[in-house]
Amino acid sequence: MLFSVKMRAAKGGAHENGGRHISGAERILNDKGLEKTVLDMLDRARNHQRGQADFISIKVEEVQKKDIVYKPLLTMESFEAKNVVEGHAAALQELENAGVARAAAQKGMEALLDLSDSLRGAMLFDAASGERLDGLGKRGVRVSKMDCADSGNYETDLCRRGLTGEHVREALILASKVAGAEEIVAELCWSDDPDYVTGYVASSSRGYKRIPVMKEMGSPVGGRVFFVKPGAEIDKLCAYLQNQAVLITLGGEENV
Ligand code: PML
Repeated sequence: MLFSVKMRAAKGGAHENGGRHISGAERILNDKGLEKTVLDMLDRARNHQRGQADFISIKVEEVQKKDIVYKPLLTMESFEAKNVVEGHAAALQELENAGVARAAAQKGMEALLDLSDSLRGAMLFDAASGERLDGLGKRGVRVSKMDCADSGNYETDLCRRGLTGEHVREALILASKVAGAEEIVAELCWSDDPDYVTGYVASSSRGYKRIPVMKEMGSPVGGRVFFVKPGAEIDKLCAYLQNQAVLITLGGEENV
């Protein structure tokens, strides 16, 4: 049996009552690892760099194998950037290479830079015009119900590349689900954890490009912008991002 486990944590009450977003996490796993995963998520929500949560929601739901869609893991490459200016320049260039209009890429980046605090979800922007499309204000669209189809080999492979820790593990899976939507052109992201300055641009056409410096150390503001094909059906895209269970495959395998 498989389960989706979702955690979201906030300070000052629940997100829907105005609480400040602290942390979120998503896994899909079989019942063997369930208890440990729930306890790890609780621990993470209670001991987070962004502050101590006073609202923590952990939801466990069965996922039927027949309802799962499989998508491939994006290839990964690391760019060089010595500071935020170089990081942002690399990100804008990569967005353009992936098919986002320069002005739209700039608008998406400015929207992230203008945030006074992090959103719980992502902002959707038209990849040609740079118009914001989701209408969800400070909430954004949360990407939910995803994991790697073979977590053991995935983590071993990341370790072999010197990549340990939850940020990259989770971000590459999330980006692979997002890039797997036919409506998406590319994604821009950097973390809202004050001590984590790495970000990325991801697209199905070019893969996941890590950019080592996307914000100043100590900043608690980060987030995600998804650039969407002009004319795409936004309701269909949101249903996929929020509700479709997706397992990311490393090369065709389907073992959880
Ligand atoms: C987040 O914290 O949600 C974003 C993490 C970005 C990770 C980038 C990377 O290390 O590859």
